[in-house]
Amino acid sequence: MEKLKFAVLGCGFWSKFQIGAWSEIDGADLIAVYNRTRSRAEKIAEQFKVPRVYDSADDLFRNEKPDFVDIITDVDTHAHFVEMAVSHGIKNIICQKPMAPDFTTAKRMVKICSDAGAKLYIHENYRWQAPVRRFSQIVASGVIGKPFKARVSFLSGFPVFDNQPFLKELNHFILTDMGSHILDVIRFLFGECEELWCQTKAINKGIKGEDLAVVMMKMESGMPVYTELSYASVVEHDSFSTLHILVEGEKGSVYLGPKFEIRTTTKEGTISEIVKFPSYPWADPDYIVNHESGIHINRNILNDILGKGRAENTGEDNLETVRLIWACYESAVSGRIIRIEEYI
Ligand code: 89Y
Repeated sequence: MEKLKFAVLGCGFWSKFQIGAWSEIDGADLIAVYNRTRSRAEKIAEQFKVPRVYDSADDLFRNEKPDFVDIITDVDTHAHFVEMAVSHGIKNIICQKPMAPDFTTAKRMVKICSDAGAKLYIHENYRWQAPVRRFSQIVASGVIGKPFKARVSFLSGFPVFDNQPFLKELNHFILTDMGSHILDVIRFLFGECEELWCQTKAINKGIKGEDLAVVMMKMESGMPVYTELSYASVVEHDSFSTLHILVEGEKGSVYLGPKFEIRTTTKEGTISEIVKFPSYPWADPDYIVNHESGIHINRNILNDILGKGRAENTGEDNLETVRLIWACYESAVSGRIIRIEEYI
């Protein structure tokens, strides 16, 4: 089978995990990596045996003509590199979450790609985590009947700034960094949101943005969903780097809790299952559930590029998650309930 050629832009903290995930998939060959600081690109190239290294993305596009590009740079530069890829005629562009530093830029990125006939995909992986996938199967099986309420929690004290110090510098932190995952999982499980109310706070000292957000949503189905996100929590069961989710339905409830255990309760009693998934040498054990999910999202995107399937995480789809993030900030600042159809 002929493999597609791809390039990676950005060789920071996340690149080794995303490239690691690509290395588990047949059908795509990483031919070149770019990083502004060349030595970082060289390090990644050595680890993953990538033949060519660049410190100019323009040169990479000109020389390599990849079938697709995976952009894993800082969020502030996503739009710049997406535009650059489009200008070099690249027709398949993958961009790391969060798509952009603001909603207006995200809308522009989607439009630029669509006007150029290029496909934009967003690497938004939490909905691909094995426990989240299994949880969604159980809910869809009908065992708990029609869901009428949900609570989604990410409560953590993980020293996230040690690995990703730039997160401290973001004026908008937890809703862009983790909210993009959690709001996307909520859309995946429960559909679109009709209105929301949000409160934010900064608890950790020395950070620019918020590290706590509480969001109340009314979904289009009428279902209430409560979600809480925190990097200031000292709790018995730290959620890092997955989620805890409770859904109640007319016939029972399902809870995704600590250690990837899913407990399904009906009038007959409670059934427990531990979701299992493989480990990989390139993955960080603290993030394993997160890193493993990269394989599934990459495969889903590759199948779309090859015309063998449909990608879930298109730019257009992800724009709806980005809309929710910024509607949350608007609500937090104004104290108002935001109707999503009016937040354009
Ligand atoms: O950047 C974030 C992500 O995407 O997953 C966890 C993380 O590394 C820190 O919040």
